[in-house]
Amino acid sequence: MKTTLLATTLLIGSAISSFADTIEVEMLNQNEAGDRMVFSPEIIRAEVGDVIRFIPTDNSHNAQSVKDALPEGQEDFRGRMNQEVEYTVTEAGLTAVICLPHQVMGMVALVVVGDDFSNADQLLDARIPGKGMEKLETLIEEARATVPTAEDAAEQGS
Ligand SMILES: [Cu+2]
Repeated sequence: MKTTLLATTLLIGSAISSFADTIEVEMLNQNEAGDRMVFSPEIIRAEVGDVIRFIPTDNSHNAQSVKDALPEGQEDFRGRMNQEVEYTVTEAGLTAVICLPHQVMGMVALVVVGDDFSNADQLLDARIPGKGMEKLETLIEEARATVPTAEDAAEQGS
């Protein structure tokens, strides 16, 4: 009986994850690890059709894309300060997301769609000042090194 239940749950889980997800990303003054001025999570794995919602949990943050640091054909976005903004994923590839006032402090996130890293060099040529570019480099390396398992994907989809 228990086995049947588990199997059913897994089946439902995988069925749901094939539909579009809404992924929530918080903008924080400090995360649980003690890092200041950060997106949480900083690496956002998504699929085409998903919506990524950036939430101003703490004040004085925004989320926006960077010129030439998103996949070809993907519409850019620019959230206002202290406002929620949604980014609807239409293309595979990498997108750099910054908080305008804190990009120099490294407040950068990386959207990875379809595990496609083909525009990584383009992102590294983008104009992101201060510690922002260092952070972006680190996030790209980290995302490349950590390919999620099917189990992780199911968890993220729930
Ligand atoms: Cu910020």
